[in-house]
Amino acid sequence: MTKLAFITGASSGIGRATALALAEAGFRLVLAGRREERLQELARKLSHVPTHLLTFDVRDQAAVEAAINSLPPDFQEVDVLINNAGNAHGLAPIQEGNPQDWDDMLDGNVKGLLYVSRAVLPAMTRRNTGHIINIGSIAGYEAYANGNVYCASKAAVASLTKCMRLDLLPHSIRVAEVNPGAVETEFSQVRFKGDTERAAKVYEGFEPLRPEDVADVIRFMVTRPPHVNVAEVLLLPTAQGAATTIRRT
Ligand code: NDP
Ligand code: 8X3
Repeated sequence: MTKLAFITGASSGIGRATALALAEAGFRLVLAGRREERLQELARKLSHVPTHLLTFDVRDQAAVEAAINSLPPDFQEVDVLINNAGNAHGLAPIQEGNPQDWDDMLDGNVKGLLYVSRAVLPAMTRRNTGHIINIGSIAGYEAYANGNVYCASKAAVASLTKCMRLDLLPHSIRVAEVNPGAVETEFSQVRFKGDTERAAKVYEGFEPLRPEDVADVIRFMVTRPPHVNVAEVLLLPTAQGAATTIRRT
């Protein structure tokens, strides 16, 4: 049977583009997100590919477990897990931060990744094979003003990636991280709570990465032979020198 990839956050942006890229590379897919309509629209586009949809919130451990336990037999043996679901919520100095935003970022970006990994991993450890790609960020490696909890959540993803790689070594499971810079997706719309004007400004005056650029790299990583683990990738738009150093025209 062809390989099976499980992608969280497949309803938008990087996750959606990765679903399309991996379908093209011959993978079967489990696609997860909260917005069922979006997933169904994507599944219609992928009608030639065996695909199973799961709708759940990664912050809800019971829902994560129930969804993953509900997978039909043909979709249980996951070969590749892309832990992509996540977002930034707000951009405010720590002394003015909104604790609900903090919860959303830590629960989604960190604990959600853990819950999904914990539920998917038995199907990998049992078979002593598998590949996990965590979507981190340049924000996990750099601090920028007002980034505080988002940066911390992605620093946690970086640390977890390294630790997971060590823990899963006895099972020959590859664990890797892709760290993008600025990618134009719904990310800034979510960060700025639907303020589309403010979101558009983030990408003004330079050419940001497209979600397809990140998907290309993921496709490369998951199609390497089993003895090769592309463990960390920092992927930037050419106009970006550091998290907040962007050359704009
Ligand atoms: P989008 O907002 O376009 O996509 C985010 C995806 O995550 C959506 O599919 C969303 O699905 C899903 N998601 C968010 N929260 C939850 C949740 N609680 N439960 C389940 N699914 C959730 O943004 P991107 O594609 O840009 O973001 C994807 C990843 O890339 C994130 O981890 C982000 O931090 C990271 N990243 C993004 C960068 C950028 O500049 N865009 C740069 C570096 C990293 P739904 O709403 O349907 O649940
Ligand atoms: C998203 C990129 O620089 O807005 O992770 O934090 S940044």
